[in-house]
Amino acid sequence: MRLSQSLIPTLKETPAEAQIASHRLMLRAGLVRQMASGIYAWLPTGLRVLTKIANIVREEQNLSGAQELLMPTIQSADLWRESGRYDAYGKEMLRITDRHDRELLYGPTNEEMLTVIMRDAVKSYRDLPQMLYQIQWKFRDEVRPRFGVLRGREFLMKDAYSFDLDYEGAFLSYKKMMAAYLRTFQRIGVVAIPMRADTGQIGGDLSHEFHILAPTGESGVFYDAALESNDGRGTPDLDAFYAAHTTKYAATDEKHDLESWSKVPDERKREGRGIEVGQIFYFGQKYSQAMNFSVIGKDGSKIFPEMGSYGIGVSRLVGAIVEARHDEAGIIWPDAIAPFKAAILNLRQGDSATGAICDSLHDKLGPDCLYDDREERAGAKFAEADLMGHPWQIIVGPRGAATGQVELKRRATGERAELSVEDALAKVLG
Ligand code: 5CA
Repeated sequence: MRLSQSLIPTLKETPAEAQIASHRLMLRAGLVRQMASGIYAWLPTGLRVLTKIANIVREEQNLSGAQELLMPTIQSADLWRESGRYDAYGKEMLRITDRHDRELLYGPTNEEMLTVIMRDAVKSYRDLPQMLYQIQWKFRDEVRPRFGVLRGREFLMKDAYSFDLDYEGAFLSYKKMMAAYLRTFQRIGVVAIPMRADTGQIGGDLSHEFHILAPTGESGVFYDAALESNDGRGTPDLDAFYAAHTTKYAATDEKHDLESWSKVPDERKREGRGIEVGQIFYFGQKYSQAMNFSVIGKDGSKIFPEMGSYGIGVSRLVGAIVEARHDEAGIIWPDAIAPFKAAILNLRQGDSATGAICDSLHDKLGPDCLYDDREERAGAKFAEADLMGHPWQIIVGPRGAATGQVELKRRATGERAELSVEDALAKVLG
């Protein structure tokens, strides 16, 4: 893609409204713009990141056996009266009245809706277990939307829901989802530690939050340092994998327990702050009973399915990754979700040999690279590429062009090397 023809409104100045690095950098790099308090437009570069994250989340959900569906953002109030949550949810719910005076709401989550879909479709024990998910916008009228997309009012969530016949089945679903989450974060290129957590509005008695460590995180976290090197790729033995990630101490401040904490060796005790990028819940028959969703068991008995729900803050993840991966100059995207794998910087616009090399690189790298073909000073191009955080920069100037050499810079380490065009391409594509 040619930068001269792209909508990438970068800012040189630091926006005054942004208090933390990720919010500043997302505005400065032209990823998002605020349209109303806590409501953002995703500009083309921001959307590329959001889509790449959503696709990794989707692939890992599919691999775990979950089926994708898409439910509406607008829900009927009656649905929530059935579960008893319509009044309980309070002011965080955006309530809407249509032209016929029917009460609607913009969904903050979808337990009720999917329970009703399942109640209509599923009648027998033979139809269970099932796990379904969607990637859809949610709205929560937060009192204090802040930190850009980290705490928005409208935000993109992956929400999955499991339906099982008994506790063992439900716990298996919970473990599978935890494994899928750890694989997802590993592939995205961030460390997110599962921590015992409170269940809040969703309810239930087993829950883990997944936290990316960052000094600006909203939650206080306490954990065993052994968890920092957790490998999310998983093993064939799900129980061993689950145990490896959940038996060492890790808790948010709400669940912090001094007695268990005292058993962690002092040199492994870590206290810090985290950004919650996902949460999983097991809540048993809370919704199936309240909403009268049962199936006929093998012996003819009535079974209320055991349920769980599993969220990932897809739009929050973008901010959390920037918060965890940036320096003075800008963003440092992990390769897997960078908006562009590489930027080509043409240092002498109008020079034919330089232009020819840039054009051929641009052709070979395809739409996943950004070609800075503007009439701009070299310094401005370097600064902008660092700000936008492309994993690779291929710097093409007239001196190198004469001998077919380019400079390749790795954003994360600052390493630079003079290479032939072919070798630079091989590194970027490798
Ligand atoms: N129904 C359950 C699981 S599907 C649920 O709603 N869980 S949740 O409340 O924990 O939300 C899931 C994830 O959405 C959170 O872990 C967080 O990453 C993200 N999230 C929640 N509120 C916001 C918000 N105001 N802005 C951005 N992301 C949010």
